[in-house]
Amino acid sequence: MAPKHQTKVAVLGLGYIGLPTAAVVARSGAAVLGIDIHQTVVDTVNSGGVHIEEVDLDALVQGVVQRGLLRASTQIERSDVFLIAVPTPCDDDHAPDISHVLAAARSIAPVLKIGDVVILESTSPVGTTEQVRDALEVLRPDLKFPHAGNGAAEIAVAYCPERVLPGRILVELIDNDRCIGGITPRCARKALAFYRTFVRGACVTTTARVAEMVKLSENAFRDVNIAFANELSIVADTMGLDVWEVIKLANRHPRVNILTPGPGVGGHCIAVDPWFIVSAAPEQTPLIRTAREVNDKKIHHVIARATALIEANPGVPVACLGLAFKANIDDFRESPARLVAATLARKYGSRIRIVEPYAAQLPREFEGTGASPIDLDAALEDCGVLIVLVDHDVFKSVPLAERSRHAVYDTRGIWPDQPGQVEQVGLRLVG
Ligand code: SAJ
Repeated sequence: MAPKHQTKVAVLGLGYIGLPTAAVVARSGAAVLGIDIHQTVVDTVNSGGVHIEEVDLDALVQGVVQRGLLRASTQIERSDVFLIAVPTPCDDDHAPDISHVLAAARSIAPVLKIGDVVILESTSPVGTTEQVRDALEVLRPDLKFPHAGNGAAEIAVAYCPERVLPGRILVELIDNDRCIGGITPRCARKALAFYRTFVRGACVTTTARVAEMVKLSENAFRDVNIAFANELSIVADTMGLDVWEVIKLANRHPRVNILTPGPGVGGHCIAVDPWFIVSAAPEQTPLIRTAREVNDKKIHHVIARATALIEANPGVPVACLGLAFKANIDDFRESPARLVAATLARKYGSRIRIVEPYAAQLPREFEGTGASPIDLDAALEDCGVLIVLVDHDVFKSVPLAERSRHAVYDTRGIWPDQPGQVEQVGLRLVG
């Protein structure tokens, strides 16, 4: 019997999505080539290492590299499936920048052959997958590309958004349902066959444009819901109410599920993606835009409350707990905690100490402020003011006995038993 053809998969972009995806696809038996423009990333992966922190990723990458199933390069090679997972940032006016996606697509063009499947996973404005097709079509007029209504293209082009939650990426890559949008139904079916090789969740096919909008809707939905929680927390502050108690009791209603207030919304997804919808339909999106603004405004509210607490405790050292954009990860991109802590560091200098178990050193904006890193035990010992900015498990586990004599501002609600939080701070601080 002839040996089974081993599918060759090229993953373009070895970031938070691309590298775990490449490793999971490799584990399923495909020969995976990871492409990245950074030589250091390529070298790290080829040595079996990882440049990002994600639960269990190091062991998985080491295993598939050792077995020869995953290797990395800066140069594209002929493959059967091309998966694009590069960043799609926003510019200063909140307009999406798809230049990395189009550059990745153009890099594929020289090696494309009949039967290949090109899949875009990057969060993208509606219509981007068609632009990928158009970019390839210009460079490869010898190949037949899919257009609505022409079933018999030689290349399949599809969109399949990633949906994984940092911290649970390897689990969710396998277990989450996937929404696979083809430029034509045939494209969707080709992409579906690829995802079935490693996804256990249901794989549902649709059009590329619907799949693009599905992804944006998911993150805008979460942003709007977090904005509701953050707005409630600002209202509760002005009324002198404990927002955590209000939410806990409201959530006993069978159809109410209010999310958790925090210092604002961070990360590279939820704080960015809703703008892709707003920018495409500015007149029709007052709610989505306002949610973005409410979540951004929460950061300034937190800075004002923290400032009031610090001023009320003159000369007392202050510990900011956490810099990451959310709990238990080492990702500091678009992090409200980082912004709050850096603002306080610029204002109060050496009084500010930073506890961040996930950072080897403080980010650059802390240089010259006088603020210093400190471990949790020393912070509890030395700092009379504690400002909780991230709900890392290690912070949650600090018992009341170790923090009862401190003045605390807990932006994440991790210490519900902390006495006097509502009374401690100025209550008329809004925005
Ligand atoms: N946050 C709150 N309150 C909450 C929930 C979150 O303040 O109740 C904050 C977090 O602290 C963080 C930000 O929101 O700063 C975003 O965190 P997140 O856990 O909601 O989401 P991400 O950015 O880690 O991942 C999201 C997920 N999308 C949805 O849940 C709809 C994930 O499934 C996506 O794959 C990811 O965006 C992405 O890559 O788009």
